[in-house]
Amino acid sequence: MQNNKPSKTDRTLIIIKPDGVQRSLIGEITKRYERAGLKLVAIKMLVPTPEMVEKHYTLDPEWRRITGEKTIKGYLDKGLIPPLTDPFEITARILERLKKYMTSGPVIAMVWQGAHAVPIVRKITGGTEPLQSDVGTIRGDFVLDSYQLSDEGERSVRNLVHASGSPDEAEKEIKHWFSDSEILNYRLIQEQIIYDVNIDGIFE
Ligand code: IDP
Ligand code: MG
Repeated sequence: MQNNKPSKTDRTLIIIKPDGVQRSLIGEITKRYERAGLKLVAIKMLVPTPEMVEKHYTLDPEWRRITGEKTIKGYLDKGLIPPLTDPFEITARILERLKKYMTSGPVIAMVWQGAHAVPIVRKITGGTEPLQSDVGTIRGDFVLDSYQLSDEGERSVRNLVHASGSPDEAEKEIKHWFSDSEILNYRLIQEQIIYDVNIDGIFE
């Protein structure tokens, strides 16, 4: 388990979902994490299996409850009636649709490393429902989907990216998608400017 102290070795998992690849946004999405100062330490392209997707979303035993409750709240906050009232029933349906969505084409899986990697990446990525995601975030800038629209189409919300929700989730997800040997240990020159106490040595 990662401890609570921020460290430049904090890590998070990003998956550019099939819609992100199909919309030619790989570069745009990657750029946003890269320019924040995070370091890319693993990357690969693959077509996930339904089993990999189900395992990924159920690594956190609380995910079913939290996601169901979040979806219900999303409807209620807009004065709409949720399609189901039981969070677990909602999530069972979401999971079936997610398996279809996430296996529909190639995805890019990446591990990004740096201080506060998990919350920084969530901030850059934006909230789950694009209709509500802040402007300036990936989900806020490049998609116009909503829970209502996706429910009508009996599909998942298309929001371009997966980003780990907590350091614990990140640790489990990284293990699920990458072997230790696929994650690289190296130094970026810019880390000196980002992390060192003194930034001397700039002038010759
Ligand atoms: P997150 O991706 O922002 O962490 P989660 O609640 O973990 O959001 O949900 C995982 C994914 O499931 C979302 O990114 C989205 O694609 C899909 N999803 C979540 N809630 C709904 C819903 O109510 N309807 C359709 N799809 C949903
Ligand atoms: Mg999540």
